[in-house]
Amino acid sequence: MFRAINILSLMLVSHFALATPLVVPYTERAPSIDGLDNDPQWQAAAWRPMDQLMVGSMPDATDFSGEYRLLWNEKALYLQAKIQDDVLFDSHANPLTQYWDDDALEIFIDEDASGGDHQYNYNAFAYHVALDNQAIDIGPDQKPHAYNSHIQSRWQRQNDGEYYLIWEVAITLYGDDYQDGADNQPVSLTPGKIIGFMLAYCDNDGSAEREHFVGSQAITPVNGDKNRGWIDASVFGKIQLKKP
Ligand SMILES: [Ca+2]
Ligand SMILES: [Ca+2]
Ligand SMILES: [Ca+2]
Ligand SMILES: [Ca+2]
Repeated sequence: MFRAINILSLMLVSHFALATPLVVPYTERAPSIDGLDNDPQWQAAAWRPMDQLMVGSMPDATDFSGEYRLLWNEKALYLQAKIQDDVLFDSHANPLTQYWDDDALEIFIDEDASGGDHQYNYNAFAYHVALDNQAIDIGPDQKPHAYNSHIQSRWQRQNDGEYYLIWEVAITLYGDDYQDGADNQPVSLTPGKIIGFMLAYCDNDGSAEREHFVGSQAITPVNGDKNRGWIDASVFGKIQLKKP
C-alpha cells in the first residue's frame, strides 16, 4: 500500500519536473499591438487553450472561452489572446480597486522560472490587465500598483459570425531584482531561455464578484483553493524561447 503510494507520488513528481516547456517561436519584427489579427508573424505560433477553472463555475463557451499564442524577440514577449466573453464589465472606476472582480486578462510572469512565493515581492508578477489596458499587481508594500510600462496592451472586438476579442500584449520582462522607484532595466531575452508563464481571464458579467476565473494551467488545490497563481509562482507553466 505505502509502496504503491510512493510510486504514485514519484510518478507525479517526475511528471511535473519533466513537463516539457511550451516552445515559443522567434519573430524579428514585433507584431502590431493593435487588437487586429493581421500580422503574418502570428502564423508561426501555436494556439494554446485557456480551459482550467480556478475560481467560480465553469462557463459555457459563449460566456467565456479563450485561447492564446506567444512570440518573442530580444525586446519582449508578445501575446495574442482570442477571447469570447458575452458581457464586458468594468464596475470599479478606480483601476486599483477590486481589479480582479472586473473583466481582466491576467498574465503571470516568472522571469527566471524560479517558482516560489511572489505575493509581496518581485520574484514573479501577476499583471491584471484591465479593460482600460492598465496592468495592476501587488507590490512589496502590499498595495496595488500599476505597472503600465511593463505591459503594452490593446484589444478590439472582432466578428466571424460571433463577436470575440483579439487582445494583444507586448510584455517587457523584469527580474526579481526589480525595485519600486528605481531605474530598472528590462531583461533582454535570449534563445533557450525558460520563463514561468501562465495566462488567465477574470470573467464578470455583472455580479459583485467575478463569476469565473479560467486559466492555462491545471493547479493542484491547497485546502480546496486553486487560486494560487497570485501567491505561488510554482503553479505557473513553463515556456522556452526558440530561435531557428
Ligand atoms: Ca496585431
Ligand atoms: Ca462572460
Ligand atoms: Ca523568479
Ligand atoms: Ca465578462
